[in-house]
Amino acid sequence: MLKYASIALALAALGVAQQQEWQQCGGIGWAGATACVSGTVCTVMNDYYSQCLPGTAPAGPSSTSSTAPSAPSTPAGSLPRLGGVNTSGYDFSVATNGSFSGTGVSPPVSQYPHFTAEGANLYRIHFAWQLMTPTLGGSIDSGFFSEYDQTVQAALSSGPNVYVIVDLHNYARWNGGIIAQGGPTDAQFQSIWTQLAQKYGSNERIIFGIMNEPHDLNSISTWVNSVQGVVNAVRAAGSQNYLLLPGSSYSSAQTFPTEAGPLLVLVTDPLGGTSKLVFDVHKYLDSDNSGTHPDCTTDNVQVLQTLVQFLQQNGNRQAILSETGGGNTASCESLLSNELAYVKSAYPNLIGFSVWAAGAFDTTYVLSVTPNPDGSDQPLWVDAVQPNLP
Ligand SMILES: *[C@@H]1O[C@H](CO)[C@@H](O)[C@H](O)[C@H]1NC(C)=O
Ligand SMILES: CC(=O)N[C@H]1CO[C@H](CO)[C@@H](O)[C@@H]1O
Repeated sequence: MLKYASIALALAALGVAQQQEWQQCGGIGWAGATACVSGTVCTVMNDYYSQCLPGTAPAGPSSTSSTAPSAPSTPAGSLPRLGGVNTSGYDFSVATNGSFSGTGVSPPVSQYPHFTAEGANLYRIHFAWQLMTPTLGGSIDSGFFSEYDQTVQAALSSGPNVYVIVDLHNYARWNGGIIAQGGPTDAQFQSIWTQLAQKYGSNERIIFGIMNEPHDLNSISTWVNSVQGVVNAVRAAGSQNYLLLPGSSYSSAQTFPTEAGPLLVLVTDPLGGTSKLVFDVHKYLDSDNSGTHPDCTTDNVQVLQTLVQFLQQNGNRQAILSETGGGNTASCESLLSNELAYVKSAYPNLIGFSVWAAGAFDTTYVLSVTPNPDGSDQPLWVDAVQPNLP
C-alpha cells in the first residue's frame, strides 16, 4: 500500500494517467497506471490486485499506513467466499425454450483437481431436466443420475472445502412451456427437487441451483410462488442445503433490484431465517450482455454496486454471480479482473462467482477457460480469474 501510494503521488505530479474509480492500480504483474483519480485511494485487495476505491487519500506521510480492508470473516450461517467455474456438458443442447435434443456430455473430471489446486472452490454442474427425469414429473433416471453423480463426487473430492452447485439448466421451461404458466406444474417442478433433496440432502457442500435463467415470464409473482414451492418441498424432504433463487431476465444481476428482487426477498425458509436462501445472478461483460462475444465493454462494477445496495437494504441478503465471463482478449482480461475483484471485495453480500465456462467446451469456444491439452490455462483464467479466487 505504502509503495503504491508513493508511486501514485509521484506519477500524479508528473501528470501520468490516473485510474478511474474501481479500476486496477497495482498488484503483481500490473504494468498500468498506479495513480487513482481524486476521491479514490489505491487499495491493496490482494498481492495481485490493487484497486481505486472511494475514499480520501491520506494527507501526509504519517497516515499513509491506511490498510486494505481485511478479509471479512464468514458470518454465522453463511457460505464461505466462493470462486470457480461452470463445467458444462450435461446441459448441451438445452435451448432457451427449455427443449432438449442432446444426450449429455460428461465434463472431464481432470479439470476439478486442476482448478482446485489453483484455488478454485466452486463448480457449477448443469444438467438438462429431460436427462434427469425423462418423463416430466417422473422419477430420476438412475443411469443418468449415476453418471452425473460421479462428476459431482469428482468435483467434491478435489478438495475438502470445495462446493458444487447442482444446476437445473432449463430456463424455467420444459419443451417450450413455462412452469406454472402454461407448462410444467409446480408439483412437477417440486418433484425433481424433492428427489434431488433425498439424494443430496445430507451433503452441506452441495448447493441447489433450483433453476437456470428464467426469462420472458408472463408473471414474476407466479414465478416467485413457484420458487417458494420448491423451497418448501426441499425442506419437507429433510434437506438443509443452501438454495440459489433465480429472478427473471436470464437471472440478470442488473434487473434484479427492480424486477424479481423485491418479490424474491419475501420468500421464506421453513428452516427459519434467510441465510440459506441466496439469490442467483448472472452478468456478462460484452456489448449486449449475452456472453457470446470475445470482447468486453464493461466491468459491471456499477451494476453490482447497485445490487449490493439492494441486498443491504433488504435484510442484508446475499447473492452469487454464478455465470460471468468473457473471451481470451485484452479487454476481457482487464474488465473481468475488475469485476471479480469487486465481487471479492463485496463479500459477504456477494458470496462469490463462477466463470462461464470450462467442462466439455473445447479451447476454441469463444468463452472458454478449459485448460489446454498441455495443462496450461487460458489467458483469461490466468489474468482475471485466478488472482480473484478466494
Ligand atoms: C425450441 O427451440 C428450438 C431451438 O431453437 C427449436 O428447434 C424447437 O422447435 C423449439 N421448441 C418449442 C417447443 O418451441
Ligand atoms: C453465455 C453462454 O455461454 N451461455 C450458454 C448458457 O448455456 C447454454 C446451454 O449450455 C449455452 O448454449 C449458452 O451458450
